Amino acid sequence: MTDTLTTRTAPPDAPADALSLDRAALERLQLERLQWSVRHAYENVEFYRKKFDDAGVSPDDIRTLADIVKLPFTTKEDLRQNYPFGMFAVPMADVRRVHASSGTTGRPTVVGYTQGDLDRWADLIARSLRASGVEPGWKVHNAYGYGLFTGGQGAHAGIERLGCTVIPVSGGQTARQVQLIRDFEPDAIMCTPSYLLTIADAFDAQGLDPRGTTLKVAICGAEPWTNEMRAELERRFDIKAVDIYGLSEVMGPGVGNEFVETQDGPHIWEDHFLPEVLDDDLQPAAEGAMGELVFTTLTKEAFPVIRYRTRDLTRLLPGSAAPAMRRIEKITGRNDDMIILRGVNLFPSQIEEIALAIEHLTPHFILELTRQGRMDDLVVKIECTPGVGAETSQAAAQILQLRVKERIGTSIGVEIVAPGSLPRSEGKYKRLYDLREKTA
Ligand code: DLL
Repeated sequence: MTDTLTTRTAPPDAPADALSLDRAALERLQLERLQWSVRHAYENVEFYRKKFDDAGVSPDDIRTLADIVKLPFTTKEDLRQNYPFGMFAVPMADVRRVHASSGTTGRPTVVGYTQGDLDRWADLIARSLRASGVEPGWKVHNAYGYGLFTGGQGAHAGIERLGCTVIPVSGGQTARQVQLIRDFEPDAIMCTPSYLLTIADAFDAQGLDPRGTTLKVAICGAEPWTNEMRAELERRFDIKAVDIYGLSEVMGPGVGNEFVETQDGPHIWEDHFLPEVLDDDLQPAAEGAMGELVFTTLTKEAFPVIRYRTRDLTRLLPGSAAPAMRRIEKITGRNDDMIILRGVNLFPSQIEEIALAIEHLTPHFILELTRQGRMDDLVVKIECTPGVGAETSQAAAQILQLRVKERIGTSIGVEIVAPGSLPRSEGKYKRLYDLREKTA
């Protein structure tokens, strides 16, 4: 369904049910599409043409999937340099929609979609929802933010595509979310894991039991979350919580999704995206080893990306529920939210994992990084469950401190704060506050 688009730009077709392909057939499709995508980027985006020419590589050099390593990388900085539309590969008249990242630092990055891209995106969200156990005819409460962020509208189109009823709530106004969940009786909810926690608390605050809702499954993503957080959300709502992965530069939500039967990390929809995991030297990591996730799009028309460095850290694993497609381990960190504390690497998710295993501590915490002289200090400000006495909460704080020292190998401070005193998530939750400039 490509409306005004010239056939020149359309990617090679695939069978309707790509999930049933065996690995060899999938790889043949990937190679055909990779060759198309690389040529499409080279011929239509000045940035890629120049970059390939400088590296002495041409689309003709891609004869096997392994040849991808010959191609140069693309970074977020490259996207910023070409702000706003410099990396679009089709005429603007063929772009049906744009989205943009929030761009907390510097310019936002802008991405675009043709009608064909929007169709494939809706199909992949529908596939992701099926993997999550959502069935046609269900009502889906969509609390991902609508607007320039890809979460809201991306999920919206896929919910409709699957044949579900979409309840387009967007993020925020938490009391209203509670009301709508009670009144409209949705079967599934889509939002960030931290926001689902905020909603659970809002139920509690109104004296309502979140286990009493009609919700059966939550499709959570857009930020790192641990299996401990998953267990907490599943317990609070009596639901299954499934991981949806994606990023705007590569498409948006639905680059990969977990299967509810296995809950063992998102399968990457490899008929549309070619994943690589690279080591510190940007060489292919050993099989199953941890590294940076890099993607090449295989079917994107308006905004193809070649070897885009995501900064997300994970491993590539064999497929399980969809055997031909590879999986990634649940992403619990990005290399830009890694804290180096007195020479020791630490991720906010490690604190989440440790804290949630300690009685009386809640997932409501923030991290403050300060500097005294030349020393960096990290303080975890964390809420205890309501009604816990000072002595018990101090004991819990000490356990947290001790376990962080034992498992991560560095000393941190822990400060117990009053229940409800920390900011609540309405989307992607900001955990780390770097106050070093202010305190040095
Ligand atoms: O967050 C797209 C999305 C929307 C995914 C809704 C899932 C659900 P960006 O705003 O470009 O796009 O942020 C992308 O968020 O590189 C990861 O660091 C992080 N991220 C996304 N999904 C997950 C996940 C959307 N399931 C960045 N687990 C990515 C961990 C995730 N991190």
